[in-house]
Order: sequence, then structure tokens, then C-alpha cells
Amino acid sequence: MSEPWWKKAVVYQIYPKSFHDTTGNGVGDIQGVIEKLDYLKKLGVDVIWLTPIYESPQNDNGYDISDYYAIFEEYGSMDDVDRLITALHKRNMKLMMDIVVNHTSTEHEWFQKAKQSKTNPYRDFYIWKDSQNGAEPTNWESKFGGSAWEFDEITDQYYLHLFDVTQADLNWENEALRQKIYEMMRFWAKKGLDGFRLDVINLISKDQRFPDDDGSVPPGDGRKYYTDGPRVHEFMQELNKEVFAKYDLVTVGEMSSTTIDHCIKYTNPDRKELSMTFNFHHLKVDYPNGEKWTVADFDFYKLKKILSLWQTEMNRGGGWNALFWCNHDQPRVLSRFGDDEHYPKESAKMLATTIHMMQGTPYIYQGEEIGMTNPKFASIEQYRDVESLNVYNMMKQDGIDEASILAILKQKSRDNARTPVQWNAAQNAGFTSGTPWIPIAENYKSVNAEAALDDPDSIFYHYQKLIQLRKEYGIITDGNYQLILEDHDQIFAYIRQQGKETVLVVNNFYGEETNFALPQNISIEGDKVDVLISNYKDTPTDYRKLKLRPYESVVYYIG
Ligand code: TEU
Repeated sequence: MSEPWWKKAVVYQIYPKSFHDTTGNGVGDIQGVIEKLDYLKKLGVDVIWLTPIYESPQNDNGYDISDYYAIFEEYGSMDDVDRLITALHKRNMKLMMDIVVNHTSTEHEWFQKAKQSKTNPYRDFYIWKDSQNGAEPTNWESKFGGSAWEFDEITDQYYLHLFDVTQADLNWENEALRQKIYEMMRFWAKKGLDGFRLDVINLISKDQRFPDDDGSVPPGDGRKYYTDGPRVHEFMQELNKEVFAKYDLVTVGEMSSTTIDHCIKYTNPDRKELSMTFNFHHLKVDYPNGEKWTVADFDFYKLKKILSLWQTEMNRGGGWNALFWCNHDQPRVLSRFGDDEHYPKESAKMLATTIHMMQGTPYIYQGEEIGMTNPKFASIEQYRDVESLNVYNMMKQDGIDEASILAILKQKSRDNARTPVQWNAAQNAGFTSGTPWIPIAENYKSVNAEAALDDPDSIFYHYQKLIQLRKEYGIITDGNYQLILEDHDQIFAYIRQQGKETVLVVNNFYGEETNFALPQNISIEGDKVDVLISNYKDTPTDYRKLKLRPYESVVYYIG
């Protein structure tokens, strides 16, 4: 059987709110996406993943859907979506829509009906429980802080919300609900979509005993009772049969706190569940003792180890990884693992190469390709994200001083990724003619798409080349992965091998020079050596011993 097309594809994530505004209301829109398709075609990406554009009160920027069949007015109309699909397909590109089916907005009609009475037919679409000795039904915590249960006076019961109080969890045990979801997803598939990104899809099956978390496994917030839960694979197979298989869709599941074993199950084609998964273990290397809300440096050894483990284990189990550094929930990678001040170009390119030469399907988050950085907000007034604002309030209540809280948000807030795309050096970075819904990063005069396109040595063209290499070299898709120099404190190096071919990837992750020496036990055949990509000029061709400059990154092909 031939390999699925998406194994050689690169996906570009668009967060429409911050992408491009064509109406002047300060919020990006679908027409703004259409206008930038030639730019994306030039970059070379195959698929666009659009984060939720459905009707929504926007308490969590669209991850709180109130109508799956309607488009949020500020983004445009259903006609705009149809035009986007046509415009993409004309360019031989594809559309992947984000879908949120772990929860809906409490403004969704189902929830509005469900809360009216215990006997309402929609009641069981959600998860309702009585209080336990006058307190919440369990001690589970919301991912955005506080209890995961909210009391509703009308019927004297609590409903479950693993995220914001306005995001009520759906009850996947209910067959009628599942059928409604499949029907809705088929509606979208019929429009000519090419795939789905499924929001926190590994949280849909809750342990029906609903036990208290005894805290024996950190963080003790209840997640062990609903993460990769009892019926999740059964539900994925049903979803696959009812929707994905009928339309030949590419699917990526967002997996919260998952394991490699589960991700193999989700993505091994024999099981007919999903195409690939996102996991976040490599992005928790700056959470000391699992705590996200601190200012912390990242653990370089851990980063290498985790990424490498997922490379080898997913391959061994016949699974498939989604590769990424950035999304709308993560700080900008250039500010996080690179040096956005002294070596922005070198380190952005080095980070891109590190991920793009691995096995899997790479995802680029809007602005990453031009080296966008965290905005370094200095006041709470500049933040918009519900999670950041909750954390701010909770830390304030705990008596933590303003400056310390702001320092944490500056590093960890999800808003770091959500500032508008910097298109040019004009007013509001060319994002809008109005007032942007969230402030624009101050560096837009030098960091912007127009400047990147004018500079042959830009980060943009480095990404373009990485995407091209994936199309040209089968070994990037299929070759075996092996980490080398595992204990080196500055170098992240690995080899990919297939038959007599080798790709050697050497990255200096720091701003100091260092020496690379190929370990003796690594055997490389072949005498033809090519430098596939690098981030300095005059790269030496003898790959066995190298003096690496700050953030230097080199990829050799030997075959
Ligand atoms: O995120 C799920 C998720 O678990 C996180 O990455 C989340 O942002 C983090 O735990 C907060 O600390 C998805 C979406 O990507 C995110 O934007 C939504 O807010 C969330 O689901 C709820 O739908």
C-alpha cells in the first residue's frame, strides 16, 4: 500500500483572530486568510489548520462553541468558508478544521435545554452530579484553575467543566450525543474539508465511578480518571468509522498528558483511529517539578531525551507524530528555547531544523516562519487570555506581588503566541486598519513578513527550504532515528538512516561555541557528502569534526 500523502506534508496553523483583518474591526477574519494564501503557497505548506471559527461567545477564543453549524460573525460567513475551500483547492492546498467535541459553550442550545430540568431530553448530553456532603461531587480541578464542577441552582446539581466554567463537558457515554456529533462532523466533511484537528480528544471518556483523586499520582487534579479514559479508543474507532473513513480525512488529535503507548494506539493505521497526535511532553521542560507558573530555564537534556524517545518509540509501534514547537497555547519558541535578542535569525533557524528533520508531520504556527517573539507585555491590561487572567487573580489572592506575577506571565502566558501577525512595518504591522484586539509586539518594524520576503537569508526562506527537503528526500520521512552525543551539554545531534543513506543533523542550542565530534561507534557509509541546509555561510564539508558557532545548525546528507 502506498504511504498516505500527509506523511510528506507540512501543516500551517492559523489563529484567525490574529492573522489578518480585512474589515477594520481589529479582529482577523476568513477573508484575511484568503488574501494571504499566495504567501502560504510561497512558503510551501500543504495544509492549513484553522482554529475554531464557529459561533461562540469567545470566552476561550472559539474553543467554546455555541453553534457548530454557524460561523462567528466577526470572522465572516459560511460563504467565506466555501470560498476559502475553493481558493485552497485551486492552489492544491488543503483545509483542516479544528473541532471541539469534549465540551461546548454553556450557551449552546443543548446546554441551555439540559440545564432546565433533570428530565429534559438533553440533560444527559452533559455530566451532572449531586454534591458530595455539601461540597463539589469530586475534588477534580479545572485546567484553568479552581474546581472542575460548577453548581447550577435550577436543578441543584453540578456540571463538569475541565476548562472554563462556560465550557461544559459533553457526556460521550450517551449514544444520541455521539450520533449528533458524527452527523455534525459529516456536515463539515461534505463541504469538502480535508481533515480535522480534534481538541483535547483524549479527555472524552471519563471514569464513570467519578472518584476523588487521592493525589498518589501528581498532579492529583483528577486527570488520571479522564485522560486516555476507559472507552476512548472505542469512541475513536466509532468516530473513524462514522466520519473519517467515509471521507478519507487526515486527523490529528490533541492529546493532553498522554502516553506513548496510547499515542501508538491512536495512530497505528491497523487500529483505524487517527492519523497522528500532538503530545506536549517536550514543552514541559521549563515546568520545574511539573509547575508551569514559574519563571524557569529549560532542561536541555530532558528536551533531547523526550523528543528522541517519541521518535524511536512511535516508530517502533507503527504510530505517527505531529512535530511542533509552537501553537496558540505555547509561548514563542524563539523566545523560549532560542535567543530572540542576540541570535534571533541563527537560533530560529536552528530550532526549525531540529524539528523538521525528524520523523512525523511538521506544524508551523503563524509568525513562527518570520521569527515572531513573545511580546514581553509589561502590564496586566495587555493580556486577554482567560487562563492568564485566572492565574493572575489567583496569584494575587495568594498574596504574590504584581511584579512576580507579571514576570511569570511574560514567560508562560498563552497570549505570547496570540499577538497579531506582523505583516509589514506600517501602522499596526499591517494587521488591521482599526484597533487590534490585543496589542502588537513592539518589534514589528524589523520583524515582519515583508522584510522577511525581501531578505534572501531570512528565517522564512529557511523554512521554505526545510519544507522542500521533506519533499525531495524520502529518508526524512522514513529513515530510522538515533540520538547521538546524548550527554553533550550544548549539542542536539541525531542521525537518520535508511539503507546506505544517512542524514546527520547537528545543532548547537547555545550562544557559545562548541566542538562536535562524530562518535566512533557510528558507522556512516557512502562517500558523497552534501550540506542540505545550514544557518551560517561557509559550512565545512568534513562532518566528522566541527567547530560550531553560536546556534549553528548543519544538516549533512551522506549517501
Ligand atoms: O488546549 C488543551 C490544553 O490542555 C492546553 O494546551 C491548555 O491550553 C493548557 O492546558 C492550559 O494550561 C486546547 C486548546 O488548544 C486551547 O486553546 C483550549 O483553551 C482548550 O483546549 C480548551 O478547549
